[in-house]
Amino acid sequence: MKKVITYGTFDLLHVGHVNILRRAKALGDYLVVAISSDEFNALKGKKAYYSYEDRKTILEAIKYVDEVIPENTWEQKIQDVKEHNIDTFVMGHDWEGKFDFLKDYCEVIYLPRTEGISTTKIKKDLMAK
Ligand code: C2G
Repeated sequence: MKKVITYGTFDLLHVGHVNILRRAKALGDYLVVAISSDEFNALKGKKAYYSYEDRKTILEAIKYVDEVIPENTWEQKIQDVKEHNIDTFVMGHDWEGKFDFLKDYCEVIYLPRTEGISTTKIKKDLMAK
């Protein structure tokens, strides 16, 4: 069984998130999604609209997602790859190169982002209404 992992906040779930989840799942048989805890988001300088629990519940309802785990630190990725026997790590190409250290442990793939959509854009557009 080929296992894939990806990481993110996945707040205000939108088609850009669904596109990368579908494409990540297509690279294997089982997709693990590590979603940023509220505390880790603070480290990333992000404040999610939905709590970790709600973002987890929403992701678990996505048919491409097989398992959701918490992302609490930048440093947990190697351990995650080992513990979950991950074959492939996937991220949007806005992270191109940032996780190449994982190449010693698994395949690293950066996929093109979906243009024209982001959680930040949604919030901005709604504010302008
Ligand atoms: N994404 C995308 N297209 C968009 C928006 C997001 O492909 N229009 C992808 C991002 O590239 C990322 C994933 O969707 O791979 C999740 O995006 P975010 O929730 O914004 O996650 P991010 O803040 O990039 O956190 O340790 C890694 C971090 O947790 C990644």
